Amino acid sequence: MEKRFAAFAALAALAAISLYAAGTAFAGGGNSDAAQACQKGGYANIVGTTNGLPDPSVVYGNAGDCTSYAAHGGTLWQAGSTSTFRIDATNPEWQDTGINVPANGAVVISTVNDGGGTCNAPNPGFCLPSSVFQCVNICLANSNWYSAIGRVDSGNPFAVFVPGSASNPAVVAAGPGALQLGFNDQKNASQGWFPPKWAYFDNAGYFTSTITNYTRIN
Ligand SMILES: [Ca+2]
Repeated sequence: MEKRFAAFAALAALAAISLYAAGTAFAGGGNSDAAQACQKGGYANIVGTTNGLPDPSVVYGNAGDCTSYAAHGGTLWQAGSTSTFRIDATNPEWQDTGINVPANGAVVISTVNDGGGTCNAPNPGFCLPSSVFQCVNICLANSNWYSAIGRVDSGNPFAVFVPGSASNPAVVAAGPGALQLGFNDQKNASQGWFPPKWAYFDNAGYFTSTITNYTRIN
């Protein structure tokens, strides 16, 4: 009797483990979700991860490669909507893009100066060599001077377009929070160089950011 009971108990334990495993598989957020998302052409709208954030340069040629990336521990991101936002270089405040980045999401921001955005309309060249400098405490944000910048909620600001830079690659920002963009120039009249020469009054034009939303799959 004792042996039979032990065997029954072992079977029951095995069944419980199987049920638990099945429950985990259906719970979402795992490799099964990743595999499903990669199927039926889905891989074409999915990218991989670099430094914990979506990387549009990590793409897949087929569903198998996409699934394999996740099976080996890679995190996949589903591309969502893409929109554009004009950053007004004459506006001394943060500008609300209307994009709310969720906790499991991120945005990839590519910015160009297609609107003559400048810190100094009479002398645009003035903005170039100085743009590599960080502005401390007298600008819209402690970030690159004379540059288009962004932040998520009140998080750390980051440059999205630096005029003096040789290239301006896309910038990735994680949620959660509201994405704001702006132009970094001196706005505190009581410190630093004497305004208004160095402030927003002589700015002009705009920058255009193309913003793509990504949602984490697994
Ligand atoms: Ca200015």
